[in-house]
Amino acid sequence: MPLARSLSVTSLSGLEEWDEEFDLEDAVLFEIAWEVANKVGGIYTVIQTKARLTAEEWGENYFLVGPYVESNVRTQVELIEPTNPVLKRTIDKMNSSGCKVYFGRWLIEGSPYVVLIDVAFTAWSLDSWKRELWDLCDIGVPWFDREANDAVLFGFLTAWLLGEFAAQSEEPPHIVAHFHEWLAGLGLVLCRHRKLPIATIFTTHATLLGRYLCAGSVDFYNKLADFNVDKEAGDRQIYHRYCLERAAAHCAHVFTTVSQITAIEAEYLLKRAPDIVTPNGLNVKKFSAVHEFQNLHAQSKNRIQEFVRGHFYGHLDFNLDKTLFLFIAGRYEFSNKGADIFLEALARLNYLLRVNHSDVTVIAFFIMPARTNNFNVETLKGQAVRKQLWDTAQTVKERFGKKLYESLLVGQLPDVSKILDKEDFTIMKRAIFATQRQCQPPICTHNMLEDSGDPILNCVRRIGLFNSSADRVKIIFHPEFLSSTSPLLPMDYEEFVRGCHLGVFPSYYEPWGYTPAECTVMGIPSISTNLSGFGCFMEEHIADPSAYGIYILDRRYRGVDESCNQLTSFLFQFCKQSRRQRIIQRNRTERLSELLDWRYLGRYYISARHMALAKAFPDTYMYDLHKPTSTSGFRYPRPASVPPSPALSRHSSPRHSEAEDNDEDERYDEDVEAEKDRVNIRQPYALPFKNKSSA
Ligand code: G6P
Ligand code: 1S3
Repeated sequence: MPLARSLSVTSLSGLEEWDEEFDLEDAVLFEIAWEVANKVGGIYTVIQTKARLTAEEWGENYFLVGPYVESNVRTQVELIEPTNPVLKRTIDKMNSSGCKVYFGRWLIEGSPYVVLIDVAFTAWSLDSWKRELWDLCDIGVPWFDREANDAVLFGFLTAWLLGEFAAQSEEPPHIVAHFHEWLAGLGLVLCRHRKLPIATIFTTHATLLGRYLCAGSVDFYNKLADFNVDKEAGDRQIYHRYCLERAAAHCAHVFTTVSQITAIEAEYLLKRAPDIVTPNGLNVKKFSAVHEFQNLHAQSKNRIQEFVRGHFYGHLDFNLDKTLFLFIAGRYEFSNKGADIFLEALARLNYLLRVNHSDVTVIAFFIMPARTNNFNVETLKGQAVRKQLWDTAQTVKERFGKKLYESLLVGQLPDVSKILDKEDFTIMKRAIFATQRQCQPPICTHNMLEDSGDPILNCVRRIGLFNSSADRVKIIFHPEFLSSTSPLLPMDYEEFVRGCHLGVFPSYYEPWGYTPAECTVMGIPSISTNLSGFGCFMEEHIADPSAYGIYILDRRYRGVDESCNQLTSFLFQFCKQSRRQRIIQRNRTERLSELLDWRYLGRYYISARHMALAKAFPDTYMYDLHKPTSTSGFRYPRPASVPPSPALSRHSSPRHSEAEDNDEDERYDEDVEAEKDRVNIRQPYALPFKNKSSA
């Protein structure tokens, strides 16, 4: 068995070094999730971004296990022969017993090994495995629940794989198996029931019941302690799924969730408090030039402005240079994701900007996929008209340039009054005529299949924000994820985020929330809430979050109307910032990215694995359970420099005058002050783990 390498998490600027050498000789890590090489939602991002760090740590002894989906494998995986002889024997044995198990390298950073199981190929076992499940723990899975059927097949197959792997080894290694989410949880339950020599971890990224309850009209967080969980799950016809999830949480040696808020939820709904919180990280890209991300913002913003020129053709009566781009993006869960209060706050912001005679215009993008039958004609026409105007300008420019050139050739300055002739004017008038428009610029870019029942459109109808000239707040609903090949807005999500000014994610139910985290690492300020894992994490670790462009909305202790007023105030204050203040704020936001880097946050996963090893193999491993294991322990100080955001930053006020607000391209270099900001950051904690043999 090759040796796993030990990990040394090197210093991140500002955050102290965490250099825990430990010995993972003879240990193997399997990480099991339905979203391995299979994008469904946020768990894919967790696994995919974390892979590089985990592969660095475990080397040849790290295997991700997921479902075989042919279309994904074709584009994301290179199938190869298993490199590990024990795993090769395991896979061969399973394949000769009627399974289809593949091995390969996932073509992402870190190129981790993947074991992909074709669950459909063993569908013939479904009934007998369901019966076994019933005999074992009285969980009956109904035939019509396809996802749960897949969970049963995947669970039995992963338990088979792990059991076979342990059996095939002459001297079984210390195996850690980390299962993510209920869809993979049954494998864990079976491993424990079969008493396999495996240290198990279960991570829940959201509880099933929590998601269902929040989507209804329930005062979820105030009633957490009162729910009759069995009844609630039964009423929603998810009792079998709920049982699978709860069983996995209880059987695991170590149970983890992605945030403190979900930890509380799990304690009440799954009846087990997590042993450790494992927050989600990202792979942070650092540019060699410090201000590169600011340049990228300017480039991407230009591209969004081009789209806006087309979308609002005939109604471009606002100054694009004073237009701010806000956006919300994610799964289309209208109230869970806070699209409801965002729209309401936009209506209030519109009123405030109008009565204050503000020259700022706000365009709010809603990027949430819904059922459509393609782009609508009016939206496509807008881009066509824009393109035509551009072509006209180029034609006239060429004709003009030719006349100018000819005049210069004969040594004369051109007669400016004659340089545009009749034909030029005709071409231009024709083009301007095409920009006449009888209707308002559309709210929605696509033809919606359920237009009359759509919650965003209905809310827009109610609040009356129809992109009229008088409105300072305009709305664009793009009910499809972004793509660089779109004929309308040809940008991928990352480019789009970089070009916006503020991400708005006022979620009610959000165990973690990658969207604001992605904004942060790109240096784009965001609004999240104290009901989202990300918001709570930032609140806990930053002394003055809003000074860093991290606005955290209180949705926990305030009523909806009050939260909406707070959101309006955040938005209004943001609109009052000068360009220079926005640039300073982006610099600060970007500085926080190291906090969200897996190089830093990966330590909690490491800690969970140590804990599990020590619980499963107490003769070999030790873990001091009295050491703190939550994400508490350090706090990012408030910036020593001036906060850009006057009213929201809790401690100080700006020192820039209004005159400076007009500075065009000024980049306020905070590097010296940034150094001051990096002091006084305490080390979170040193992991108390030791391998007994090396202790
Ligand atoms: C970046 C660019 C500047 C540009 C600014 C616009 O900082 O480097 O050249 O002026 O963005 O900022 P704004 O917030 O107005 O989009
Ligand atoms: C879940 O995905 P979601 O968007 O359904 O898991 C994500 C990864 O842990 C998390 O960021 C998100 O909040 C959860 O809701």
